Amino acid sequence: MRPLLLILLLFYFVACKQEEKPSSSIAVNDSESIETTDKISTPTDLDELQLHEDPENYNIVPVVKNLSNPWGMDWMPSGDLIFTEKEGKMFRFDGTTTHEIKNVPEIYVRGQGGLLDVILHPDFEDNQFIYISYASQQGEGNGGNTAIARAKLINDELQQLEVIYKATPNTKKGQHFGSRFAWGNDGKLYFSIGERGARDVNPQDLSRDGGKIYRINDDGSIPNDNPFMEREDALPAIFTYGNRNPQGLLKHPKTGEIIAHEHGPKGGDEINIIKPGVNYGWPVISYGVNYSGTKFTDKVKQKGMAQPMAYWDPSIAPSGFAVIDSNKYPGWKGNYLIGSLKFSYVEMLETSGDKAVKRTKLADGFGRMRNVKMGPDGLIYLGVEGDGIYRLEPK
Ligand SMILES: [Ca+2]
Repeated sequence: MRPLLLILLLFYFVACKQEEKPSSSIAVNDSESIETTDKISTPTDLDELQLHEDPENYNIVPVVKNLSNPWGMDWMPSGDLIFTEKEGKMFRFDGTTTHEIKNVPEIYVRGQGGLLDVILHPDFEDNQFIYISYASQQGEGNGGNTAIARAKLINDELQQLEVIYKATPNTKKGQHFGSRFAWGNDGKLYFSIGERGARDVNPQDLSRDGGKIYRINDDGSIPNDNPFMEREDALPAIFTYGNRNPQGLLKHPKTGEIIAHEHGPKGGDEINIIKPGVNYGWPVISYGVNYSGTKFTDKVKQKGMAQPMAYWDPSIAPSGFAVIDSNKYPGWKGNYLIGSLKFSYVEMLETSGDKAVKRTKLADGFGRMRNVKMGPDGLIYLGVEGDGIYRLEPK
């Protein structure tokens, strides 16, 4: 009797495991299927991994001090650092002196909105193109929404600025502008726009902006292989949807994958590997609850919605995202870095395949981490709110 029960139980578990495997195609609003290669069925609950103490095997060295909120950073081919201040200013730091960049467009500074990310064109040396994301009042209606603009950066001045994407509608809500940039190996510009505080309206509706990751050509035109190009009811720049508020976006230096992290509500911050046409589930599925503690969904999984690679519960409030791609820090190459606004540290995440295997605190207690990037010198740079830009120099 007992061996039979054991066999039955084993059979049951094997069957369940097989059921958990994601289907190879993901339904999009029930009318179309998009092939994906998403193999992640069970995300890593990061709370189950020990958070290792800060090894403090580096010095935190100031680069630019006395800043209010250094949101975006990128580097010129000369090595000069370009950075934004959320309040609406932009600078070039040449290693000694900070130069203000002129002709920054009018910025809608409200709540989480302001002048946000900045990225140079991969061929900046030849074309001088630079891209900024910011909250803008352009267009109809009160309030603002996320805008993406391209300009030429010449003599510390933005020239020939053109808005190449502007999310609608404008709203006075102050949250979830998203706004991180990454260039794909395909030469396309990826960017995020958060759901603008319209949780039940924007993220699952392909005809509306917000709660999405987008993909455009470098001139703002739409790539003709975008996943919703053929859909008349969809905004063609959309690459993925069901994203809440991604403030971390990168191209993995080794695999070339586009990877995002996003803020959850109370619990449920996520890391997602970004694949065309995929629905990441917000707010239908989530590992979080409302800030008040009440639940808005009982579901953490649903067919047709991708699971994250990993999630944080409790939330760390992630902003800024990088992969260590240098040999400057022994044993750290390939690790992810994620800024934590809430707990004032940088989380270093070691992965094995698609699994997170080790968490370590860096710069523990140093301040609200708004941005984390790798510099061209192979060093880790931090943008710290109410403070400045720092780098980690190995001891
Ligand atoms: Ca999700």
